[in-house]
Amino acid sequence: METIFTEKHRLRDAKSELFGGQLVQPHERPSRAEYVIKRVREANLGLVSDPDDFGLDPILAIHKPDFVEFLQTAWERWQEAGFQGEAMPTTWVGRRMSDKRPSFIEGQVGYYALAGETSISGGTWEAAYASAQVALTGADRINNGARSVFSLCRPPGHHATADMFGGYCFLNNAAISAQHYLDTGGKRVAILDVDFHHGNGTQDIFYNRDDVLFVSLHGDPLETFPYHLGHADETGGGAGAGFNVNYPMPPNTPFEVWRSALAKGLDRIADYAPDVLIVSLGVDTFENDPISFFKLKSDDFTTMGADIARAGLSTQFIMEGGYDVEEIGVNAVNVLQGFIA
Ligand code: SP5
Ligand code: ZN
Repeated sequence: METIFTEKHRLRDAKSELFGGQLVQPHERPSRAEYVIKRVREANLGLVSDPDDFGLDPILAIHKPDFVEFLQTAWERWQEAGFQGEAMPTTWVGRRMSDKRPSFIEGQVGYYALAGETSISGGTWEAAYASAQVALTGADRINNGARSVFSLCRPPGHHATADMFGGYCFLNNAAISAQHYLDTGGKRVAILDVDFHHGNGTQDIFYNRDDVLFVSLHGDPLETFPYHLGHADETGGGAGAGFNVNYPMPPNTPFEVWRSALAKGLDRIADYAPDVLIVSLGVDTFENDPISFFKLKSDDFTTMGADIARAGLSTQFIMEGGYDVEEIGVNAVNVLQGFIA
């Protein structure tokens, strides 16, 4: 399997994450991608290629222009305002408040944030743009006949909505890729999100549409991030009714339970008969992940990959979460090796 990767991910190297009331080194840090690419090479998974540049248009096919312009200029404007730290939200559009967009950067950061832990630092836009190109290049490989491809995206994307950032995400790489398939002749795309956290951004982007089926397995949002979306009764709206499927699971869920939810999700995907399957591949379901509560072991990730392969679909893996430990490389590559075995 070919891997698409760029060193430009290093441009996202924030100093601060708001965690338990303290500013700590972000869990979403450059070493994550380094662990994964190191393991890709060690395991001889296949070619590692740089992304091509598809420009801004496929990003603007998902994200609102004012949001994209905000991401492009936020860091510069934050510094011009004289702030000393990284750009972080301090206000939100709380219930019954106005949706009018503030003009001052401080208010705009709150307006465009869906979570408070994620800062905007110098280089964030450049890295997020490059990450989206890694996703688009993977889609292009599938369009050119590859059975599978690994887009080693960083920063991740599945929490980002059309006009909000947060959860370590800025541009929704999986959504941008899905839309690219549809804009290049695809009729139906399925997205299987196996990251520990609910893919609230991806769900929100496609919620009212029937040309993208979204299936997510995740920690129950009553118990964990992103807290405010991802319940089982969110099944899609309008034309999209029935095309959003959530499997929230409780703390300490072991692989056997997780795997039976995967089997149900894969059945739903088989019924949908998509042209292509995108896997939002987070490995924060690992038992030792520092911010998560599932109990998957390294070998389970190999089984996961084999289960996904049995769907028989052209499959693009897009990297999402997975934190702190060197095993994120082993676990991510185990999924890919299980898939091709
Ligand atoms: C892409 C992705 O995986 N984003 C996850 C963002 C989660 N950010 C909030 C983390 C809050 C963690 N609280 C942990 C409690 C541990 N007991
Ligand atoms: Zn996650």
